[in-house]
Amino acid sequence: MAVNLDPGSLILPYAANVDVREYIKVEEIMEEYGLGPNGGLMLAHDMMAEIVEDLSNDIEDFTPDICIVDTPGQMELFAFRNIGAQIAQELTDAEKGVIYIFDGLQCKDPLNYVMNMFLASAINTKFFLPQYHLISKTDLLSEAELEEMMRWSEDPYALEESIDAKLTGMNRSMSQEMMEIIGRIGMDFDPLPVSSANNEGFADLYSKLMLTFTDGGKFTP
Ligand SMILES: Nc1nc2c(ncn2[C@@H]2O[C@H](COP(=O)(O)OP(=O)(O)OP(=O)(O)O)[C@@H](O)[C@H]2O)c(=O)[nH]1
Ligand SMILES: [Mg+2]
Repeated sequence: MAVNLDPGSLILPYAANVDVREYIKVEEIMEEYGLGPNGGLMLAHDMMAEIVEDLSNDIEDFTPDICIVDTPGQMELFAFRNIGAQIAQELTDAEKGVIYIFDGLQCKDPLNYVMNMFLASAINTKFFLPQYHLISKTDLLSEAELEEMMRWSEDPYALEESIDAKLTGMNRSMSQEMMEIIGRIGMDFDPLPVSSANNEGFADLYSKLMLTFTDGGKFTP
């Protein structure tokens, strides 16, 4: 089942079984409290703490094998404030994991790739849950671009080479220093390429999640 946890989303490209916007709508908050879009979004995120139990009950009604929760894209409002980890903790007692998406188009650039590795490590520290990594929008990438990104995730030296070849000045030294820290944290990214346009990778993701979260018992290949 799918849950939308982004109170600011205007259009959802999927059918959410449970939707936070049934409880909290950013447009209404902006109007009621006389706030701009940023203030409205921030208050909407704070207000989510009050309705976690309602959402949790709504989810339980579905008795799902697996529940995918689409969290707000603005990580500074959700993931890096206490509300994110609090919701993750209170939404269910069942086994949980984090799916971190490397935006395929953004991460073609080695600087953005390294920044995403850095952010993913930060999320891992904040949520402290098993973490899975995806590279999205692969239908918009050439084979060579995707291959290069996959090499970056397997081999830090390949990433270092691309940084040296493609970046200069401040961006190059910043990437190198971030890579050093990421190396020290020692996180294994092992990203799975996916595309919602042609469904590439979703069968692999599904089996990975089923094997982890249902002991493989309900998984039929
Ligand atoms: N071609 C293609 N477009 C995609 C894919 N995934 C998402 N999009 C499109 O990319 C745009 C942005 O979507 P996302 O990257 O999912 O971001 P978002 O959910 O809108 O934003 P945040 O949750 O705030 O980060 C939308 O127009 C999507 O339809 C994909 O795999 N392939
Ligand atoms: Mg989104």
